[in-house]
Amino acid sequence: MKRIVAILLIVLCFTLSACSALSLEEEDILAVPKASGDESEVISLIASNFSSSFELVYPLSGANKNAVTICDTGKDVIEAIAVFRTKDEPGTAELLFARKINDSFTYLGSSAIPTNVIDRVDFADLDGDGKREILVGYQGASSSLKSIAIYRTEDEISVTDVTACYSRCVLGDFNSDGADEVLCVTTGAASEPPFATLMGYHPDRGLLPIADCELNPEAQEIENLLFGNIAEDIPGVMIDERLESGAYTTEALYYDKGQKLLINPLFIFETAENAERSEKLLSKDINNDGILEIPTVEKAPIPENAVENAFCNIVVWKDLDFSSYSMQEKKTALICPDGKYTFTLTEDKKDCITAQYSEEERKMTLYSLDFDREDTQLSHELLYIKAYSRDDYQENKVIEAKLYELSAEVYTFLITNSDDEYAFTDTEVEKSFEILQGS
Ligand SMILES: [Ca+2]
Ligand SMILES: [Ca+2]
Ligand SMILES: [Ca+2]
Repeated sequence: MKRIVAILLIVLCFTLSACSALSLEEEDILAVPKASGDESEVISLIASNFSSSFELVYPLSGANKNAVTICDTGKDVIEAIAVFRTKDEPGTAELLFARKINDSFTYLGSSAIPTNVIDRVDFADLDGDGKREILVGYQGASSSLKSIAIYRTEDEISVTDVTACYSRCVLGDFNSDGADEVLCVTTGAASEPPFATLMGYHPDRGLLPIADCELNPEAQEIENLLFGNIAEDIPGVMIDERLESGAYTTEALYYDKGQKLLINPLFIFETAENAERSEKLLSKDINNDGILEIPTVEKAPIPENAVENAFCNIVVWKDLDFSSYSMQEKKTALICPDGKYTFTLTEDKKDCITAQYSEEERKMTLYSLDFDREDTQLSHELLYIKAYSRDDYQENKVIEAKLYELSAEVYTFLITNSDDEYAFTDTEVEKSFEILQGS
């Protein structure tokens, strides 16, 4: 289905009356950041083709958070899309398309979407012809689900619109044919479990479903969707979810070309281990080997008769091994109970160390363990990590070494024993400490 933008604009004119009552949400109109040369050139096209009174609109989800996106489309053509709102049409997101010709950006055309929220803007080759199309995800007025508009920028700008199709979505080449598919996940329908639909793009027919499957019925919210290899040579997606109970878990999905099905391998693994955890940890490629890992959480070793809740948990990052249908450990780390950081434990140390946490002092203390006795006991205190507010750090005579600085706080450490078999060096501490992004 191909429609030229002019026709779309006429259609939108009829729907705008319903949308004009919507109030402008301040949080999705941010201040204009300092623009690069290319960006400011595209922004100046807005002023010359529309109005000088506009505000840029930033996508809320996806990897691209820019109001002006500049992309090499794959065929030696550089194109740009700018998303903005004019004061006259507060319930409308305007899209401006431009192409770089002879080193400067030329206005190609525009489109308008009746929405207050732009969810995502992606350049992706959806039909596999080597040139990237532009996908815009947006919140429609009449559904809790978001809609997708796909723009082709050839001789004329054409658009395919798919209404109310996702809560969260991710793009990726799920069937290794060179074209990106869109995996749409819907959540929140009271009577139905969360649902995943893999959709492929056809230039004349738009987005069409390829395969679908139900997700964990207890999943209430999708925290993150991450496309990548879920095992060696198996492209797929890790879906991190918040459950009704408040805990988090992960599901993995891949497309089986032979069976033409979306498969959830954690359901078929004979030794499917439970990825459920109380900590909000998201799947990622923790060891940079190109394969995504799932975080699982275990209790750190606890001495006999110790108070359990004073000890930290351990996050074990695991990936899916299809040869053994099990999950394999890739990295182990202590996790601070406030969820702010992890501390990696290398293979030689991971089973011989535990950590206590004092919430009052914001202090994690690491101990080696003594296994020689009948009952496991703490052997030596090795080091501690302590968080200070920036004011406290500046006002007090801090004896610890600085480890990491954030705008509001400073992380420090002190090695208290360097003779123990499992003692750490300064360099090891610095390498092991990792702030959890997004927490
Ligand atoms: Ca294409
Ligand atoms: Ca594909
Ligand atoms: Ca990995």
